[in-house]
Amino acid sequence: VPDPEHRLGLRFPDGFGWGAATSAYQIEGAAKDDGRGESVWDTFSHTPGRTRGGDTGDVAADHYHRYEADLDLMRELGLRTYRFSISWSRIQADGTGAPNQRGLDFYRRLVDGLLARDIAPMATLFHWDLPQSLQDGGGWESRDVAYRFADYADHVFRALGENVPVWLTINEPKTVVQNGYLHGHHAPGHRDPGAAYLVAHHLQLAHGLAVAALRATGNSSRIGPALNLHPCYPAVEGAEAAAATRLYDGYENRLYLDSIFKGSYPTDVLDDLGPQSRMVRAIHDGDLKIISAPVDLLAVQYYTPIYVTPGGGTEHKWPTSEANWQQIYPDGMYDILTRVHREYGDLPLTITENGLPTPDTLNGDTVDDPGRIAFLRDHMAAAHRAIRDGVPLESYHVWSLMDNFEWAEGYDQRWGLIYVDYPTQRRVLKRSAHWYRRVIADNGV
Ligand code: PNW
Repeated sequence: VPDPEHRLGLRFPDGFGWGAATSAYQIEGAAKDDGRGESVWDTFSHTPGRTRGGDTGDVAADHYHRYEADLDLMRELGLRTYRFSISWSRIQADGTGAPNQRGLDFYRRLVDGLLARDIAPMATLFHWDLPQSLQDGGGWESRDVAYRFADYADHVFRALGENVPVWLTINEPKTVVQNGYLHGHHAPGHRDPGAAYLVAHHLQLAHGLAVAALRATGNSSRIGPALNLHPCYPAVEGAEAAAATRLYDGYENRLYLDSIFKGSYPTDVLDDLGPQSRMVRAIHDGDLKIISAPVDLLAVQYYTPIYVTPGGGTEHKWPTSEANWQQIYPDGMYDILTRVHREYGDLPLTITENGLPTPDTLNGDTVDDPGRIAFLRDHMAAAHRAIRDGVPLESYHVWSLMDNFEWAEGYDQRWGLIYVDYPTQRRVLKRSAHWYRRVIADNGV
């Protein structure tokens, strides 16, 4: 096994944004503090059998109370940018109406703390924690929720203003569609293909309405979508696998990219869904115009490739991580970055998530995670190659800053650069964190 800390001698462009990412429900805890309302993830995680070991985000990494110390750790790492998400139900407990000042104040303190440490805040408006009251009214199956989202976004834009230079609208709409409504592994836990693509349309609509809401405030911050993209490859040679791969790519990537960047849904996907599908019937005149409102950047989250069989199934070709859906394939990062640059226009790109779960254990004061170091190094090298080939990649965020509530997997999967000892809430920088600090200081791997 080659030395994971081996340096490759690759320098990144000056000012490259080295960062790390988290999301609200996964780290904050404080589920009942300061007037926070319940979200679909409170409901889901408290439903027996939904998460591993019945884990919930009630306490998580207790970041809501420990954010000052966490900011100091970010500073210690030398982060240039930090991506976090805002909990909608802290701002509007039931998803509508006047904003909750105490909720806004938490994010204002967090943003101020980042700026004081010279770390650029990047805020995601929605990372899956829909207020439960809105779910009770139909959730993302209801068109009205897209308008409620824009209203929530407007409150947040006005409160945090230009102190947040980059806004991301919706984290991984595809994961809500697939995990929330197709397989049901995530909240709200439905298995209903008809609903799933209706939800996709309303998530896209919500994205576009939020972009318009930002522009309407006159705020000069930048905004864009955060899409998890999967490069799709045929598992075998031949026309059948190629055709199946093309359609698979439509559902994984083009459904979201084309609607935002081309103002149209891919016709192969629409044909496959059929004119009588709930989604196709829900597309109003003018919706694609809203969805394709110009954005300032595209945030890409890359974890794994997909290999498609002639019958439209999938198979694995590369070693799998502790997450059974993840194959380790750094070249996929290069492929997806160069592809979106080639096909969707010359706009700035950022990697907002890339990472690996490893079986980390605390050994005194150290956590040895060579697998994470090798993974990050190889993916950074792929990103470097994309930059060299002309891709305007401006930043890269490791998922995740710290161990956290990994949704249905609970606390079992550790994705952090920083180890969290949950019983004591002690934080320990893993070896990968020390390694990353050097990457940042050297501006390269
Ligand atoms: C992302 N896939 O989800 C989420 O944005 C994070 O909240 C999450 O903790 C992280 O990845 C790790 O899972 C994904 O099937 C869910 O390829 C599924 C996939 C990728 C990312």
